[in-house]
Amino acid sequence: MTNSNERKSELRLIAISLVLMLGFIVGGWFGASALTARTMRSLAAAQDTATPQAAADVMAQHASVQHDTTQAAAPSGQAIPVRQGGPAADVSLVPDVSFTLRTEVGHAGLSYVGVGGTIDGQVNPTLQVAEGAVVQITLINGDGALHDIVFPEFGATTGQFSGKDSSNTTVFRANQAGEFAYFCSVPGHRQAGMEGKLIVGSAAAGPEATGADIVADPANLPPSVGARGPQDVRLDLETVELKGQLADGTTYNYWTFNSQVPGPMLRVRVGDTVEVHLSNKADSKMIHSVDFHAVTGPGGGATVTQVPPGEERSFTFKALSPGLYVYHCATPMVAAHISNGMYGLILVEPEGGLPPVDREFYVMQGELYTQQAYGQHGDLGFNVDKLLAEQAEYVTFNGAVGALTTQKPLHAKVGETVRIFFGVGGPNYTSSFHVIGEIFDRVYNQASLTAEPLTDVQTTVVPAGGATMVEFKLDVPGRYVLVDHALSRMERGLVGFLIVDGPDNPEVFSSPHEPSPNSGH
Ligand SMILES: [Cu+2]
Repeated sequence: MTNSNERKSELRLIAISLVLMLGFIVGGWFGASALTARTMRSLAAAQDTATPQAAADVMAQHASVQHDTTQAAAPSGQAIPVRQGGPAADVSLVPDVSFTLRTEVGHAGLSYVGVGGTIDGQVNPTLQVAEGAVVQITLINGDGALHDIVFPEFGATTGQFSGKDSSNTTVFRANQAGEFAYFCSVPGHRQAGMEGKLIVGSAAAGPEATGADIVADPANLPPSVGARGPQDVRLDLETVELKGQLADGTTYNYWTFNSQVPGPMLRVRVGDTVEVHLSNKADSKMIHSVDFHAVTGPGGGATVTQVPPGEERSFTFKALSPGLYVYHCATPMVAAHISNGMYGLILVEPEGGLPPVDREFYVMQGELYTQQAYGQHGDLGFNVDKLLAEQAEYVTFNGAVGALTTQKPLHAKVGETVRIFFGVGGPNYTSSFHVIGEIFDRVYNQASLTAEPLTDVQTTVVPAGGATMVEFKLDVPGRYVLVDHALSRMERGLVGFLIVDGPDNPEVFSSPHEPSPNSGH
């Protein structure tokens, strides 16, 4: 902070102290308390009516008063509570866009510095968001002094806090287009340089990162094998590295089988002799391979399929045991290859095939360990430290945020029976697989198709590198939600929808209340 700014802020403090002390002498304790209450009320009122200047004025005043009571020890001895950075009204479960800023004291004064994503390293970065977006701002205190970040027009603030490396978050909906200032409301800090611009609007979106659609369609499965006898079967897989769409405005360099995550679902019969051909696309940078958990033999095939770019390897195996099995790349660092998208399922049907159902779906869970924090826009990189610490930034169904919600949700009708082939590519997390609003009629525990299935199960455990087969009948229309019931992962992208259309079934479910909006009705 410059000297002149310090002097300015000191003068401001003294002036406000005098006003407060005078108020206390004249009005006593109750007078001072009323001033506090008035400040808080007017702050709330200004935010409710969303008058930008009023909100800014009151917030600045509020911040000044807060600073005064702690620094100059107002007679009441009571600090006015800082409005903490909880979510403003009208926000969704998951933010549309996230930014992280760190406070910094430098030669040029005070500033915010962007952390990660498109704003990484920028001083007082201009934050660009679409109109209507739910914006999450995380402020890291980089220097230990008292700071905050406020977006007065949107009633958003982290609240003032100190302590090096502590952080606080605020969330708001960017519900008006235009250019707005963000700044630190601690007296003098804005003038010392802690100020930047928020641009809201479609014109402000800037170049968004775009990549290929890598999401495997959950309804795209091979037909059932049925009652046929054992055969010779050839399976071809191609490993492809490509920039794919991870989330809106966010891309990632996926490694895949057949340019999709998960890789294609494969379907054979017990007793089949399976000839696997694995080719590695010529423009790949890495060697890739495949390890089928359905294979009895060295490395599940990985020992003979370490394929350099532009080449092909093959092997043949006999499908000895029915079941639903994971396959994955097994080239070092194996965890990195799997995380980057190299996993899929192969079903070995039992003799006579599986019982018929109306619909089958293919869903796999996986983790991404990106350099940048969850929610950042731009092209994200891989972070090996996070992988080794098993601290994923993204956890997804079928490879991307929104893969099975906005992009390719599961669809079915009331009265139908559905079967979900569910696997965990991982590489690390065990899934507590659950469908909100449904009960699994049958769970083929650990994907064993020779043991009797469990019946009437709420949540089933699926280990990394494991799978399950679940079946249930749909009795009531609505939007059912696929989750890992370790629900923190929902905040990192792990959610899918099963949309069930059809007539209401009041005998099974009814209510005098309207369903909440966006619940699928
Ligand atoms: Cu690989």
